[in-house]
Amino acid sequence: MALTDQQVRAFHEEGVLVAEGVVTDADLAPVIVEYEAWIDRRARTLQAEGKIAELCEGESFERRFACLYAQSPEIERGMDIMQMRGPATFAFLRNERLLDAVECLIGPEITCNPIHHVRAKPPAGASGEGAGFYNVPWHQDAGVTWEEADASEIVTCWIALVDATVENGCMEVMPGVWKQGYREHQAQGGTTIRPDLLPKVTPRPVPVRKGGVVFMHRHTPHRSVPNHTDKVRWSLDLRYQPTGTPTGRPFHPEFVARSRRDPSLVLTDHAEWSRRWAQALEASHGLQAHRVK
Ligand SMILES: O=C(O)CCC(=O)C(=O)O
Ligand SMILES: [Fe+2]
Repeated sequence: MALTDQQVRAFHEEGVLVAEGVVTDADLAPVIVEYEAWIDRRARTLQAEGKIAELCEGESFERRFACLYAQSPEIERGMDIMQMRGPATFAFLRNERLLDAVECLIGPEITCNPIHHVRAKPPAGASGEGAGFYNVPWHQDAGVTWEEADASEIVTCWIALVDATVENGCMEVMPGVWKQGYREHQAQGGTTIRPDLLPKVTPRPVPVRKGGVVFMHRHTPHRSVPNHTDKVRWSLDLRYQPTGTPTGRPFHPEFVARSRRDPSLVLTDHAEWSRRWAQALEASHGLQAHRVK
């Protein structure tokens, strides 16, 4: 979905843009089916190991992971894009509607940055209110790359797989602050902006419906709040940048997702993408991915 001029201006002014209806339910359906199938297999493994009693088979996409997580947090082990490497997710990384919007922000030569995650935020009753992968503390995404990417125009695309609300733990952002650039981060309590450097700006919650996207500048401070519902807040966070600029994760595989100049550069081979990830994860084991300042 192409963004309007007004949306593009808002993004460049505020460093954040909430755009509803960027991708369709049909675009997301194969991705959701992929996660459902993975969770089903994982649940059966845990059941065979005696770690869970109930498979929660009749539950919806929004409920099943919560039902399983309450029995064993091990349900989530291995559930991320680079570990699962599913074909539907790989295809979604080149989703035309999403890339049409991204193109409006960074131009038509688009590389998929290797920092991308699926997040299934369980109810806080089971996963806690503390900072971590689910309740991410205040940070800029530039804080989770190496310095080599400081000048790269990396745009974060936070995609709601279910409606994200204040109640179920959507994100909060600080609009306009990106203009002041990078702030030092610290590693204590999860990678987070040094408390003495945290801007004194009233945070804006950014709820967004399924299929909507929160676009963020790499210097926009954001965090995510605990999930106070009994359902799961599912989302994808993907990042794109102009081809040829450093990704900040040189040890993980980037790929060309769109090129108007030379479409043959686009990686469409799922097996190749998966192979590159498998090799990179093996070779980069134990490496410090976030900068420590
Ligand atoms: O999904 C979340 O809760 C936090 C995501 C985040 O920090 C990001 O997408 O960069
Ligand atoms: Fe982030």
